Amino acid sequence: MNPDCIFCKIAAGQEPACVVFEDNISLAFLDMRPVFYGHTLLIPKKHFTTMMEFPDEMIYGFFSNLKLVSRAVEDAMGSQGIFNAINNRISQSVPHLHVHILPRSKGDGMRHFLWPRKLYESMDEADKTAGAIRQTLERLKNTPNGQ
Ligand code: DGP
Repeated sequence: MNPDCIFCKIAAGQEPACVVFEDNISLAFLDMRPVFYGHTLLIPKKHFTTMMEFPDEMIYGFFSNLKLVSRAVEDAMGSQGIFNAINNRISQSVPHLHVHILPRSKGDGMRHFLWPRKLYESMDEADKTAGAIRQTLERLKNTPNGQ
């Protein structure tokens, strides 16, 4: 537990939250500043700052819970869909890994995620960008723990 982390305190029961789900590895609770009612955050109870540090062996359980809570939020809120999002460092106001679970419906007015967009200047620019990512992936795949 990180004693300076608000989400660690919520996970430890030291700060209040509207908890909707809990198991041994994760906790889900209402975001206190929801984009829409039902906006929920799923966190690992253990402190990890970003998704990039999250251990592979926890992914299965954590993402199974993400599916379950996302389905529950969609059903309970009567929404047409769900938007899941993770801010890593940039736009991340709480440095404890958290997945946003937002109920979405057509015409709900949400615009600010994944926006603004632009086009690649050319196919060459797109190829160069994809090449850089592929090359880095090869390096990471050959490095223990992908570090
Ligand atoms: P992000 O911008 O991705 O770091 O989102 C963090 C979210 O966490 C933000 O929507 C507000 C929410 N939040 C921050 N502090 C607390 C808190 O103490 N309790 C609850 N329930 N939500 C919080």
